[in-house]
Order: sequence, then structure tokens, then C-alpha cells
Amino acid sequence: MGKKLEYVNISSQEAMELEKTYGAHNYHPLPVVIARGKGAKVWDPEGNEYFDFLSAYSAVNQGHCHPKIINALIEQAKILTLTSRAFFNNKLGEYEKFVTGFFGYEMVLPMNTGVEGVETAMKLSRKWGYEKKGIKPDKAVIIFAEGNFHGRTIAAISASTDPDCNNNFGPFLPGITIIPYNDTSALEKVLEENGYNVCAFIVEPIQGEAGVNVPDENYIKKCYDLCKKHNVLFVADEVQTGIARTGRLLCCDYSNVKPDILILGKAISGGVLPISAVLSTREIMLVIKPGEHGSTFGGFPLACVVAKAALEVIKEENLIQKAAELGEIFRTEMRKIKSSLIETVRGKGLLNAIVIKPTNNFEAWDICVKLKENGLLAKPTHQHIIRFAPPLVITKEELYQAIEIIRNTILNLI
Ligand code: IF1
Repeated sequence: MGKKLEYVNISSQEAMELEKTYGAHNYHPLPVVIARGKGAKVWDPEGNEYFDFLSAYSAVNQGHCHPKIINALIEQAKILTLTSRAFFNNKLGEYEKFVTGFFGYEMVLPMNTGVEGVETAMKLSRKWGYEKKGIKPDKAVIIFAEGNFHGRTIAAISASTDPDCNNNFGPFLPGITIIPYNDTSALEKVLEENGYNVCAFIVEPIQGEAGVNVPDENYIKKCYDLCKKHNVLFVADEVQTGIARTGRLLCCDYSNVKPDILILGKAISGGVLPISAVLSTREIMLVIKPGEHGSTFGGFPLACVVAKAALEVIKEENLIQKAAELGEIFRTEMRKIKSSLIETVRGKGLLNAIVIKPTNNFEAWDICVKLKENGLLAKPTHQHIIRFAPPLVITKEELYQAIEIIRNTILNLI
């Protein structure tokens, strides 16, 4: 039991009751209330300390309340927050130059949430398909992979194969073809048959929600090459895998592939504001003309300043290198745990998962509840997979402490 947080005027129990009574039940959270965060750690109102091994689904790569990012937020908030895009603002252009340089692209379209980035990429791809590739009106097809997660809008769930995502939310968007993940011959087949109507293939270089599904080493490169062959845009959704999480700036860097369109979100703000970005070439980006796409908040001055600071932290603190090195340690240590509960350990950088043997009496959820009791927060994905993705600022010492918690929890289950 820690020391109660003095400035928190509510107990965990009360906070959970309030959410249950007044909030829509669109989530089933682990029974823990977070009232404060710093670096790789969070605290509940009663003062109990936890390692955060979810990092808000990889949004908090730079750690909770990073001083540089928070300072940028506060200073800019005193001057100017939102102008809308009806006017220019003095921060957007500077940020656009910075972010395109940072990721090596010619142009950026700023949005807010990850799924808006996906929507933007879909609209951009379709328009490119009609206006550059010459696809006949309303015939454009976008290919997605089974098991994907691209967000919660009607367009994104139209591409989903997860019944939780799309059950009773139909009718869905036409012009979507879904093929198995990690299967280049499936992509080849669709492109051979209908390639002239396909404007884009949208794919996650590692599928997060599907359980940190790491494809074969040459998958991304082969898909990219197939797309090139058929004049199809290769679009990478790096909302979760991007920005140092997997031990490279982008997960596609492992494959030496530069996507035609890159979608970023989450960690572009270090978890401080909802900020997303779609990056591409001038040629592709300029198919969207004034008035054809946008958002009230997209590219707002506060976001521009926060995102720039958050990306600078990635470089200044060598978070790419850290994710790569600590990830190796994490997987090595996990693989050393001698437990019949563990089927596999997989991942890249600090985006990892343990697959629990489905034959056991324990579901991933039960293990996550035990981990929480022992001071580490992680989230199950599906019934038998636990994702481990701490903030990349976690120190080596903290990582070893966390590994001990996971080891002890698993070994004491049976
Ligand atoms: C929730 C998962 C993670 C994403 C990729 C776009 C988006 C996401 C690759 C949309 C969002 C989230 C959202 C979160 C759960 C979560 C998730 F388990 F569902 F798959 F991270 F692993 N592309 N991922 O992963 O971004 O609009 O949410 O900003 O609660 O739904 P968003």
C-alpha cells in the first residue's frame, strides 16, 4: 500500500462506480484507476505504484508527462491554441517542415486521431486512383489484411474482420477487399485479377490488436514490390508501430520500404494531445484540393508545438536505440521463464506479446489482474495474448524490476 495521493479527491472504488453509472459501457477496463503518471510509472489514488506496460497503446512512448513536452504545451497554451484552418497560423508551417524532414516525406496532412489518419489515407488513395491512375468512377478498391485494426469509424470497421468491431454496425463501405495477413500470394492474386481497380493496399507492419502479429521478414518488401508492379499505393498504418516503438523510427524501416502514404498517430504527441499525421509525396498529396478534406483541430498551433517537442524527445533520448536494446533483453528474459503457461514470446523492439497456452485454466485477463496486483499494468488482447509495451524511457533497471514482477506472477500462478 502506497501513500494516498493528497491532491486526489476520489477513491478508486468511487471513480470506477462513476464511470459505470454515467459513462457508456464501450470499454471493459482492468480494475485499476490511474491518477498520476511519470515516466514509465503510474499511481492510483491510494498511492499504489505500477509499471505501465501498455503506454496507452504506444501513445506514451516518451513516458508519462515528459517535462519537455508538457512545457511546450503549457507555454504555447498561454499564447494561442486554435485558429482553425480558415486562417494561417504561425506554428503550422514550421511544424510541417519539421515533421516532413523528420520522416523523410515531401508533404503532411495533419489530423487528430489515428483513425482520422486512416480515413485521410483512404480518401487520398481513392482520389489518386481516379485522378492519377485512371480508375473508372466509383470502382476504386482498397485492399486490407485480415485481423487488422485501423480504428473505429465506419470506414475502418468496414475493413475489419473482428466481430467485436463490426457486429450490427452495417451496412459497410463498399470498395474494400480483405485478404489474409502475411500472405503475399493472396495479394498477388487480387492484384493480378483486379489490379487496375485497386488504388491502395493498407497494412500494419506488425498487427497490434491481432496480438503483436509479426509477419515474415520479407512480407512488407514483397507487398511493396507487388504494389509497385500494379501501380497501387502502398500505405502503412504505423499509428501503433511507428515512432521508435519497434526499435526503428518506423517498423517499415526494417524492410527498407518507404510507404507511398504513411499514417502516424498516438506517440507523435507523446500521449499529450490527439495528433495524427498522413505523410506522402507532393504528387499524391496535391490530389486533395482546398475544401475537400480537413478538420477543425487538424494542425492546430498547440498540436504543432507539442508534436515537434515529442518528436525531438525521440531523437534527444535515443529512444529508437533504447527500444531495440531493451526489447532484446525483454524477449530474452521472457523466453527464460520456465512455465508451461507460456506458448510463445514475440515482438520487435518494445512492442511484445506473450501467448498463453489456450489449454490452461488461466486466460490472459486473469494474468493481467494478477500482474496488476503485483504492480504492473498490461492489457490482454484476445483471450490468450498479453501485450507488453512500456514507455521507451523505461530505464534498464526498471525493466529488470518489471521482468521480475512478470516472472514471479507467472511462476506463482500454478
Ligand atoms: C481503442 C487495439 C491498439 C491502431 C492502428 C489506427 C488506430 C489504432 C494500427 C486508431 C488504434 C487502439 C485504439 C484503442 C485500442 C487500440 C489498439 F488493441 F485495438 F488494437 F493500440 F493495439 N491504427 N489503436 O492501433 O487510432 O483513432 O484510436 O487514435 O481503445 O480502440 P485512434
